[in-house]
Amino acid sequence: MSRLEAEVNRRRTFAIISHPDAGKTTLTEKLLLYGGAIRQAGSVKARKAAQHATSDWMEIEKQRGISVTSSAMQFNYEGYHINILDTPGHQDFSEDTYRVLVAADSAVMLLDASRGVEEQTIKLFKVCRMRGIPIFTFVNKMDRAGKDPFQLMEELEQVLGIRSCPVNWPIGTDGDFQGVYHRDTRTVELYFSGDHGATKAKKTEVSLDDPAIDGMMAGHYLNRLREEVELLDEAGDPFDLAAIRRGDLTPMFFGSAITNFGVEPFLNRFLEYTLPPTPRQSDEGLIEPQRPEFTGFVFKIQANMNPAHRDRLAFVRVVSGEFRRDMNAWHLGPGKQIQLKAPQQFMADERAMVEEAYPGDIIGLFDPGIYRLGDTLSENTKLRFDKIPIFAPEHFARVRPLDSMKRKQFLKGIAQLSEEGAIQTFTRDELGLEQSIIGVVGVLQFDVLSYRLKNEYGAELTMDNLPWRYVRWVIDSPKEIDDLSLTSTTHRGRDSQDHPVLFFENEWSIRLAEEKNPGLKLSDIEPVGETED
Ligand SMILES: Nc1nc2c(ncn2[C@@H]2O[C@H](COP(=O)(O)OP(=O)(O)OP(=O)(O)O)[C@@H](O)[C@H]2O)c(=O)[nH]1
Ligand SMILES: [Mg+2]
Repeated sequence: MSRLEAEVNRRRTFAIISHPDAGKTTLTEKLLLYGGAIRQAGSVKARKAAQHATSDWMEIEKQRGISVTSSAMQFNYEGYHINILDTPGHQDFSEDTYRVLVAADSAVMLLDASRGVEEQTIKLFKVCRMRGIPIFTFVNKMDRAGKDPFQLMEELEQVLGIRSCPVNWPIGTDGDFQGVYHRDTRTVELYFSGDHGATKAKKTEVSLDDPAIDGMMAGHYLNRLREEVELLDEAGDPFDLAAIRRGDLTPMFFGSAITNFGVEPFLNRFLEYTLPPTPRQSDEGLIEPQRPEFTGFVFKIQANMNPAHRDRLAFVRVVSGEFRRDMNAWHLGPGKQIQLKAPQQFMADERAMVEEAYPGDIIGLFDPGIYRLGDTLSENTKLRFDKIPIFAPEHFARVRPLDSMKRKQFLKGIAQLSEEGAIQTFTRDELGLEQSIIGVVGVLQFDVLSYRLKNEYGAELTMDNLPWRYVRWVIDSPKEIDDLSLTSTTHRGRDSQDHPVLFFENEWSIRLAEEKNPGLKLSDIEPVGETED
């Protein structure tokens, strides 16, 4: 086996997805704990505590206890090199989550045991299904009273349309979670709590067939376990690794991220069952990870992660070959040769410079402002990976700096957040330079905008909400845009690339514009710029 193949085989890259609050950030942190990347886990929502979850690094996330942006982290565990992507659950930030899923090879879907399959989980599940990636189900918060595990299996099938196969089974589901039973080895793993999950959970293991088990578990739990296991073996779907890897069957795990119960067995089985890095589609066909030439794509841009440095990073998923620090590569978009400088990886709270990286790895490149979402990097071939989807904004506001002396900072901040994909900017002729029209997919993004502009750029905003709900790009027009016949509530403008757009308050006005102006072609997707070579 070549070095490249060996490195590919030991890599695992996955995203954690779910409805808000199911415990994604908590589980991420516990996986880091088991991977030895952190020594003690802090509590996610203990606001007054000095410790915060490692992946909620943004100040606003610590204050509110929700994730507003995804974060990528790496750790090593039992010979594996793992890239984990913690995503925000709130629908207002789902564009970020969708982009991150493009960089992942599998998804861990969290369910809150007491809530089951929730609305946002359904949407994210559909995106994973479309990509055909394996989906692992972790039923979290088993330390509290929750739904019956059989009912949760039923919900997966009824609501999501996927069959499930429990890999382990919980013991004590009524707020008295004691451990899990492993169906493959017929062993019971029982835990002892101590420090509320700050360090690894202590446990004992015993075979279900070992007579000593009678002294270790309450009789009624043992009886119930035996009955349920028998039922599962008879009536449940058999374990089928090929179906799991195709995304047709979801293996199911039970645990509690907060107490660490069930986290380690989940990690072990997950790493074994999930896929090593998978190929990606490009205009030159499928690019396999074993291809010796380095290729990758930018899926996330983020500034000011470190208040001490105020720098900007472009996150790249390595698709093939070996990446080396300071190597030269083709950069498409702009179609230029560039040097890939100061590559970094994230291990919990620390960043480390990397000398090399392999397929599946997520690296942050120093970005002086040259990278855009979806850009391709490749060592020799001028290929281009599939575009990363951009959502049409649904909420709009006119913003300007509260203090006109802060105009420069304001413009800088707006440009930055727009390049991160956190907001989209538009202009209208009658607006002065110090004003901007901002479009977002979810209204909470406005809060993040004000917060970050104030805290990272020192510019406070005033914001007037606009009644528009739709933006459409003008792809083709029978006459000058100014001469189009439009309703009085329809407005003209341009996007950040100077493409003409129309803003509408309702779908009815969109239809009317198309009817009254034969030959007018509108699109809800931003047109893609051509590559200059
Ligand atoms: N009882 C219990 N609470 C948990 C468990 N896991 C997480 N929580 C709590 O659930 C809340 C939400 O946890 P997070 O990890 O922030 O959830 P999230 O899925 O990352 O949320 P978003 O990123 O905002 O979507 C926090 O108060 C956690 O302490 C668990 O296993 N048991
Ligand atoms: Mg979170």
